[in-house]
Amino acid sequence: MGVADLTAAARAGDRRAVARLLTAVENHSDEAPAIAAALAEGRAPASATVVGVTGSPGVGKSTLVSALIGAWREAGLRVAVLAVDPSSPFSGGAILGDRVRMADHALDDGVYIRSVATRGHLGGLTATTGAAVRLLEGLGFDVVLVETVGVGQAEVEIAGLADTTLLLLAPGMGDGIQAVKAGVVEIADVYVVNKADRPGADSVVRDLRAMMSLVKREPGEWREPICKTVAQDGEGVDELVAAIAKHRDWLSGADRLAAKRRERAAAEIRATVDAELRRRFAVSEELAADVAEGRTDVASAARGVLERS
Ligand SMILES: Nc1nc2c(ncn2[C@@H]2O[C@H](COP(=O)(O)OP(=O)(O)OP(=O)(O)O)[C@@H](O)[C@H]2O)c(=O)[nH]1
Ligand SMILES: [Mg+2]
Repeated sequence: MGVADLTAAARAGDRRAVARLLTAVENHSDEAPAIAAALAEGRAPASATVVGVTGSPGVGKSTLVSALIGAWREAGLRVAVLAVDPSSPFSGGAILGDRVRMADHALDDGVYIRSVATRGHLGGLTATTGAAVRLLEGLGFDVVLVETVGVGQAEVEIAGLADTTLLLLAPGMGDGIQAVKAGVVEIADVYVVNKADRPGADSVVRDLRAMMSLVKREPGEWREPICKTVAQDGEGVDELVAAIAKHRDWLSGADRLAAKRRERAAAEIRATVDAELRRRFAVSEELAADVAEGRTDVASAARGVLERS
């Protein structure tokens, strides 16, 4: 199947076609430019809502993602999920182990779920996932969810890829304080206190409020709402969907969304350029030894690398 046929099939809901296109894009295959050109036809840019879902292991990200899928499917939207370096294995859109709830959607044409390994890809997480998000958007998915686990650099990078980032916390995990320490709170557009059925949820909400009250804001700036959810039984999910829509509306004003998308594209290009440069201008072990052992200085060594290539 050629690129045009593949994109047509993928837009019509053929998940194998979606998978083939994603693989081509992730691997920066020779077909990637033709795919981008095919996608550019027939769909407005930034037509999907890209939602990042992040938080510590076990806070309920996958369970919540599944509940969100359900809500958006009810509204007739097509939803794609990218699970970045998932801690539990996903395969072929069917989820193993305890991810039974996401498997509820495994037979639904309007849902596409895929795990993404970012290691070993040219340009790493930013370039690979960014390209995948744009592809899914171009294929007509109305919502693209990106789930990432852990607290740290990966999360910050993912927030750069999403229009709206949800930071999940749960009672009993010391999460609020940890999040503040790690600086992760800066990436959140919407806070979600999940497992609200457990004791301590209100105190997590209070901690967040107290923390937010310390942040100075300009008029018109976004104020992150705090949503309480019980992901397992869908409690609070409608309110969360509304909060995401509200953030999307806010972004759509004053060129914010377009600016965000441009920043994202620039970051992807930079990541890819970096990777390519590292590949082309490799540093030999000999040269490293020369610097380490004082036979030459770093600036001369660097100049040598650039000139030799
Ligand atoms: N009590 C309660 N348990 C929940 C809730 N949401 C999720 N869980 C449970 O928490 C556990 C972890 O949920 P997951 O959705 O796998 O969490 P996750 O954040 O995706 O985990 P990783 O992908 O491994 O980081 C599961 O046993 C869920 O059933 C909730 O709202 N209340
Ligand atoms: Mg998960």
